[in-house]
Amino acid sequence: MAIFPFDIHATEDRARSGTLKTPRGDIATPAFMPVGTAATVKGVYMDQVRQTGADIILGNTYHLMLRPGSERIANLGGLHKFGGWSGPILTDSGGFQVWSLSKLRKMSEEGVEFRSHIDGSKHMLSPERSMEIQAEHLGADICMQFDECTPFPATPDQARASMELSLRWGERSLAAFGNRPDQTLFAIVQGSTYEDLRAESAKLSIALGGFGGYAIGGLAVGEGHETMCQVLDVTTPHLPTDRPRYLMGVGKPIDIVEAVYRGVDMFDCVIPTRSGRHGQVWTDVGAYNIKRAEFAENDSPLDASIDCPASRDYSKAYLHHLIRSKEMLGQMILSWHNIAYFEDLMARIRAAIEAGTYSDFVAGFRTAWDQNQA
Ligand code: PRF
Repeated sequence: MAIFPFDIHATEDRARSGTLKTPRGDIATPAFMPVGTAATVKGVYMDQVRQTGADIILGNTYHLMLRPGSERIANLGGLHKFGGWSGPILTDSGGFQVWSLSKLRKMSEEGVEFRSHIDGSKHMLSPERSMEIQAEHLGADICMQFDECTPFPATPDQARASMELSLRWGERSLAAFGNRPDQTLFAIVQGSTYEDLRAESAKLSIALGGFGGYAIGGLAVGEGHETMCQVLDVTTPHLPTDRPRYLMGVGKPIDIVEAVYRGVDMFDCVIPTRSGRHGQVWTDVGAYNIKRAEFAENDSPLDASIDCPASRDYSKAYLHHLIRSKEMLGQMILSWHNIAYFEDLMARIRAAIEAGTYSDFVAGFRTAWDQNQA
């Protein structure tokens, strides 16, 4: 299978800035991937997503296999053509969404049987079926191994059993993925909050050979920011320095800043679009709700420093009015701004690493963030 070239341009302590080169385009890292679950980044046109500086978006096996069906997408020319995004796409393997969304799951060594959260119909996912959907039907550029996201908290025995199952599923994912010159497969390291299990998961995933990158799964599942940072502290040192590292489903700006500091290169999260639909506006010190009365007559834009129409060209008073009136344009503009904010944050992170000032950036960011949470 393909191992995409990954050029590291600069490092500062454990933080890295680089370029992951895919046949559909380069990805500047550290990268934030907007989530396009149902072949749409909710409420935002693909052209707008692209203009925010996003190089890659994420798609979901679970949602697309249920609706409209992955075979249908294959018949229509694949996910890129179907959704109108010509850049790279990473797809998640489905397991995590089965645990969080579906009913009546039946887990076995083979995989997982579940009922659709949409119509109750019965489906099955296994490493082999997930690879068929991601690589063959959807045509994702970066596919994820099939894994089990260990629930939190887990005892050491539960975490070990789950981690070992993910390893066996990783091996089957590699075999089923086969030899694909233009697509790559990432491993997912599990092991809950246990240092020895994280180390073992990393070591044995690397030993399987052939993965184009390494994800860290099983975090942002209720353990909290401090514990997440501690787990990253003891996990990234076990991952190859010359391959991208992806922290799945993370996170808030502070989580991203701290994870980059600990050597992570890629992120995805629904936060910008989901919270935008609820009136939340993201900034370097957290999110605030535009519905608050204080914005009713505020004529300033959301953030004039961001080169995006959503951030620059509409007043807070106007967006306050749209969200209060439940106008869909309000949700769209806030989702667009929030993606632009996250992409702008990543650009500032990359620039700081390249300038050798990232530790100062992190210290300043942390202080301002903490002050605002009080
Ligand atoms: N595994 C997969 N997808 C995920 C996760 C995981 O552990 C997480 C954990 N936060 C988010 N998305 N396959």
